[in-house]
Amino acid sequence: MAGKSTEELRKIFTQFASKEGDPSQLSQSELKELIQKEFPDLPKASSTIDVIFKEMDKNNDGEISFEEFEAVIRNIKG
Ligand SMILES: [Ca+2]
Ligand SMILES: [Ca+2]
Repeated sequence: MAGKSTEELRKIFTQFASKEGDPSQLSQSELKELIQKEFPDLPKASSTIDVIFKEMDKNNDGEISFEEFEAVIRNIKG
């Protein structure tokens, strides 16, 4: 994910978030697909995806907004 701008992150987010349900929110399966395709250097085990999902979902509504997504991705990137 190194070097990805906010604009690039938003493009990736929108591409995966629009696959099912709310097009402005990532479901857990959308997040999983996004990480597997765009951030393959992150751990891929589904248990880890669960942990990342819970970490991202700050308002606990069961979906990930772009703001929630970006905050964690930036954090992982360091
Ligand atoms: Ca969605
Ligand atoms: Ca949320």
